Amino acid sequence: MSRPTVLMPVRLHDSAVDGCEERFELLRLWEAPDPDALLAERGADVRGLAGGAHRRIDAALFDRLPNLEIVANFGVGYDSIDVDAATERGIVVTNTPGVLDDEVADTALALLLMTVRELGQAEQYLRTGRWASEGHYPLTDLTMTGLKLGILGLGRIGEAIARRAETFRMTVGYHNRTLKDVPYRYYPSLLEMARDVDTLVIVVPGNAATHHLVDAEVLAALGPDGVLVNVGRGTVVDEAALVDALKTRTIRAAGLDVFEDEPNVPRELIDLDNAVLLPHVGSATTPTRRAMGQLLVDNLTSWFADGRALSPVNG
Ligand code: NAP
Ligand code: 8YV
Repeated sequence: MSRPTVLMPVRLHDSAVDGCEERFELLRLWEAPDPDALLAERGADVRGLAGGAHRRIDAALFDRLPNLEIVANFGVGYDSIDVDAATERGIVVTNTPGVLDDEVADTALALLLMTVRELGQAEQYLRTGRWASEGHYPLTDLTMTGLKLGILGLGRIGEAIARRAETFRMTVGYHNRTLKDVPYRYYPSLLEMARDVDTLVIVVPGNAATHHLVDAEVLAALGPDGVLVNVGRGTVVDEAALVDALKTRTIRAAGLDVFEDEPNVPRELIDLDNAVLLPHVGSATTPTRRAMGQLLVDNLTSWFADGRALSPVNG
């Protein structure tokens, strides 16, 4: 029996590439001298698509793949995929939930430590010789222990962040659209939570409903001692309003792993000394990326074996 044909538009982690090579006929679109010609010639053979790395997958691509059955995304966030267009065509979309929770939660806590304790600035102080010439780095006003933490998006990763926060003896609250059976305070209103907490950690998905959920009003509510951490999606924050809030010290600091227009980070943000900026490395370790690649391949394998996706997002 011939192996199912799977298209990979951009090169993903080796675990995804090698796993697909082993089990399927893999069309490596990123290596094709003429990707357009490859799609025209082989598009009708493609039954699976291995997507990710935030490359847009939409109706225009689906139109070129008339026999596509499944899109397996390398990542838990699937905002780069037009899921409605896929559903209309009966295409299953899968993601990689669960296997990256601890890694991303660690990144969120690291951003919190770096902002609250000014660790990046302190390191620069040493590296630029100021410790020797000027004496000790100034004390920070804030301390991690006992902070009041508000989590916007208490899902799989949000809960892993909450568990870590408990070990810092933080008080945890959250805002979701729905109340959960957890021992943390639920805020039906994001604004009310922002007013009440010291730090706001964002870990909601990026979509139309969450676009600019954190705006100038929420930032003002967080207040002059407030710290914002974003490991969800850049689109959740009004980035222009955030730059303004950091400049005017409407909030104290921000730690960001995600941005509105990646990989482009506004110069204004880069120039600010009260922003810690990471290049979307939340899940970026070899073991975690391997686990993500494995789940992507397992989704495709299971689908082609018995028509059952392991982690579908659209039914
Ligand atoms: P999840 O388990 O689905 O959790 C998402 C949470 O957000 C849910 O609790 C959900 O609760 C809440 N939520 C969704 N829409 C909302 C809205 N409009 N208003 C308020 N709350 C809302 O997802 P996860 O696995 O934790 O992943 C979360 C996101 O993290 C991903 O979608 C991705 O964007 C991001 N992420 C980033 C990295 C990174 O490298 N920085 C890595 C992995 C994931 P309700 O449904 O009750 O509202
Ligand atoms: C990765 C992520 O950056 O899973 C997600 O939603 O944002 C990260 O794990 C990405 O998916 C890998 O390209």
